[in-house]
Amino acid sequence: MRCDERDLLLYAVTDRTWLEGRTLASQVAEALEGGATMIQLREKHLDHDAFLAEAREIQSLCRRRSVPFLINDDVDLAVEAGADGIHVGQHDTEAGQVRARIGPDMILGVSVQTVGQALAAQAAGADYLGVGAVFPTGTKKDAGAVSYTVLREICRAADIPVVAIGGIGAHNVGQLAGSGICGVAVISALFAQPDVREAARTLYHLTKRMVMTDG
Ligand code: TZP
Ligand code: MG
Repeated sequence: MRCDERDLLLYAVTDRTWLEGRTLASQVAEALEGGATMIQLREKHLDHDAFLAEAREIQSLCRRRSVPFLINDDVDLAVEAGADGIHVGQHDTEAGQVRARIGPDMILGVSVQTVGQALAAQAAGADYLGVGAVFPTGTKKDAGAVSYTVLREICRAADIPVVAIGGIGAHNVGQLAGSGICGVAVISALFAQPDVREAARTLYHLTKRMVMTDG
């Protein structure tokens, strides 16, 4: 197993929408201080060199805390940066091709919305699944909805760990109890907050309580 399910408890996915004078690296540092257990660098518009430089900076923050560092979508950049892993969606490079490209050691995460997609991703070599959007979110405009029932079915069908994503925050994370997820992946609940460290700390504890509750 390339990633431990405990790494998935509070999975922080970056977004530079709310920097407001802060740097992304400083926001990630705060998320790590608050207890983020895994980091995904999600950049949609940076050119290659800026993306690589940022990846290296954030990766070194993660290394210092032994927190896995993943890159969203860009398989070549993840390999070039020496990231711990890569996360792809259903519209990105197909999971089996990604596994072939990255080899056996890097972490592969795949976004899925159905049991069929989950089993296909698992068979293709995924280490974990991201499932969502489990709540309405303004962060990803084209995110489809996944019900609690389907989330639970995916967790039961898959042998690899599952994280929920989409609209999750301190106010609703408890509603995911009993679904079988190992943790939550969040963007705005951390990076849109004025105090990222405190937001991470609160969500870490609430998520821990949620995964330990049968529902
Ligand atoms: N995939 C499904 S929903 C989503 C992604 C990337 C956005 C999650 O962002 P937030 O702010 O945690 O709702
Ligand atoms: Mg993608």
